[in-house]
Amino acid sequence: LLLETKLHQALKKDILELHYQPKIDLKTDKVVGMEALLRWYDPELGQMPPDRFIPFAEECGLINDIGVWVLKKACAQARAWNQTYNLNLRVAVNISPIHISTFGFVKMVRGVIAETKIDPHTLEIEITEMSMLDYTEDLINTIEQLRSLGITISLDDFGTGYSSLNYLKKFPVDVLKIDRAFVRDIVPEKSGIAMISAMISLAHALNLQVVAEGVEEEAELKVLREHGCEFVQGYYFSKPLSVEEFTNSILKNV
Ligand code: G
Ligand code: G
Ligand code: MN
Ligand code: NA
Repeated sequence: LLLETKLHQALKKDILELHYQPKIDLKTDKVVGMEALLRWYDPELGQMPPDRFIPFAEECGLINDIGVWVLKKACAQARAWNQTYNLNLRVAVNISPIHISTFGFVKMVRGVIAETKIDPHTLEIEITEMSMLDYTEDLINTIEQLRSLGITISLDDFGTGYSSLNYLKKFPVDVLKIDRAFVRDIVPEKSGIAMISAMISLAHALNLQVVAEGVEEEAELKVLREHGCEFVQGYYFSKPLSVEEFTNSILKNV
């Protein structure tokens, strides 16, 4: 209960923060977007990792409010950056499967788009394979409505979850994000390369673009390039950055 109170307070008092990790287009080697990632620092508890407090928020029912907050914050930031620097960066926001399945989700997103004046083509929503687990026609319908607004939908952590290829066929997503566990396996183990190559081929056969996550090494990047991966994120280029860091070290160089 203490944690719930603290998280609730952090949300209300705007203590939560978003960091942004640049996404690079391998055709041009330029930054074309960023993924918004939640950060929560509590003076008593210290830095709270999102892979701990997000599942907690999903259990205690705070996840929808957090999702709305993240969406508003990320859209406002992307719009401000694009205006100030005359760019067309796309911001990716992680949305919990619980939240996206909530009645009224699309209406809420439309509201945020109107309020922040973001071009919906510069917004991407990341859902995990978990979302597909208890998939329904309603969820497919939601995704289709979001896409018809111009929003890009990506499937996060691909390969780690419970999805069968059957789900992939049914879900109308635009982008596959290959989980960093597979990128980690690329070198020097040969089967790792075969796996990445097969995942990229599968995505392309389904007309999906590919983002590889967690790229840390030059050798990984080389293999991803050779196999036609479109976009990459990872420490090799940059860790997730605060607004100030992103502005100073990324935007002034694009
Ligand atoms: O930033 P980091 O790599 O520590 O994130 C750990 C996990 O937390 C990732 O799986 C990421 O998707 C998730 N996460 C980070 N920020 C958000 C967010 O704003 N909303 C949701 N639902 N998950 C997030
Ligand atoms: O699950 P999701 O892809 O949303 O989470 C992204 C997480 O991966 C964030 O917590 C981010 O900090 C982390 N991350 C980003 N790049 C790298 C990387 O190159 N290596 C590792 N180990 N983690 C990374
Ligand atoms: Mn993600
Ligand atoms: Na991921």
